[in-house]
Amino acid sequence: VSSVDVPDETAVGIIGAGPAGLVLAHLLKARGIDCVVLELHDREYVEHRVRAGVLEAPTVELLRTLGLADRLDRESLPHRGIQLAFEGRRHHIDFLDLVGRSITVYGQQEVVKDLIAARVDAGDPIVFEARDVEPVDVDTDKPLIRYRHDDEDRELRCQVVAGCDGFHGVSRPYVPDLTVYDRQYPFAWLGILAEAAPTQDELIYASHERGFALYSMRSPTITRLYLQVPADETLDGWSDDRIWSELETRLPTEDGFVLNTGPILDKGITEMRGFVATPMRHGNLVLAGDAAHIVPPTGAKGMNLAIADVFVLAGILDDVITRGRAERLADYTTACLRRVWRAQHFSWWMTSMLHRFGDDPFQRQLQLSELALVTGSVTAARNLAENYTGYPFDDMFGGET
Ligand code: RFL
Ligand code: PHB
Repeated sequence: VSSVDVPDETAVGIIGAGPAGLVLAHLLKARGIDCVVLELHDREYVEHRVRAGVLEAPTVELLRTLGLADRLDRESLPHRGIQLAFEGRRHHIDFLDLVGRSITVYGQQEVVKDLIAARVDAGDPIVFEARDVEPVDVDTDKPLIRYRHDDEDRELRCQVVAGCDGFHGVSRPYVPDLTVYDRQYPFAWLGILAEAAPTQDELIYASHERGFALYSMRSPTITRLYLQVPADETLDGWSDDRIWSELETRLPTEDGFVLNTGPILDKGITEMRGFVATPMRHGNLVLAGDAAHIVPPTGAKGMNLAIADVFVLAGILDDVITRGRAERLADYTTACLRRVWRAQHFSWWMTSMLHRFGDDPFQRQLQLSELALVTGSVTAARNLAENYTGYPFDDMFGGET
């Protein structure tokens, strides 16, 4: 969109075109509510940022309901379950058998591409390269967003500002008196995307003496792999050869699992951190997704949690904007936090069970006992399956609490 076409007034001003901001825009449109999305980077950049890959069952259902799953239904990879590898053996956790729902592997950037394309095709406003974005007067009933676009200072007046601008975005500091819960883990993940055909159709979470490794994929020709590395690691010491050799050490099991190798297309290091900032709202500013909370990637929850937030938010904004019930914004934080802490706990539990934390042999035996339980007891496996595949967005525990 050129800036002339961008309205200077809308119902909801959305900062950030990641999964949270884009899904929110589509949910609002489905409810007949106008919004404008302001994104710092250009379209090419946001469509090619390699990140998450696992969609929970409720996430896929929501995208289908919104009519945004055509390509996803054609190209995504449905997975029955995952595998846990330790002490040279692999164990299958069959989600479909255990809880009757499963997961879908489809790159976050593919979701983002589909959501942007649908919005652009419908002619709905999305401004890329929106610079110096700043929420203004959010504690009044006339908030606005100031930004620069095409070297021009612009203002977007709105009823509500939605900060969907990720962990390093501008919005969070505009909520005063935040309570922050923060846990930094003493390691990071080195992730690669490789042009190598996956040799099997499930993810492998491997707990190895040398550290954790994860085998994932994006398509029938692309593998996605991760290695636990020290927290302050840089890519400097990691040649392609060293990465493959470490993966070949940590992943293979005695049952003859082989890893295909190939050209590395992308390489990056991700910090491992659990973070929750609350409240998620101040006046007419709300935070959603990574802007409010992040989890370590071991439970594959981050993107799903971002989408669950905006599912709740869209319902509340419908009351606020369509029915004039401004007081409903007060319900937002509480409505999100139960799921946020469930995801935080699950991600911490998976991380603790699978990673190497120093040399403590007692700790290692506890991990192996937990892995034996989860792979040996149906009750324990079901707990993992239920958490991993995701709780329904509208009623987490099915009304049983
Ligand atoms: P995003 O995706 O960071 O989007 C925020 C958007 O806001 C823009 N922005 C701004 N726009 C305007 N003005 C500013 N000042 C702005 N500042 C930032 C950014 O450019 C961006 O476009 O946040 P959102 O939408 O909340 O989505 C969250 C997810 O991206 C994140 O939780 C997941 O990627 C986490 N995650 C995973 N989640 C899963 O559900 N399943 C997984 O398998 C999974 N694996 C992962 C992951 C994250 C990883 N990394 C790289 C952090 C694996 C990795 C390696
Ligand atoms: C991925 O495919 O990128 C992926 C899968 C599972 C995780 C984290 C990342 O837990």
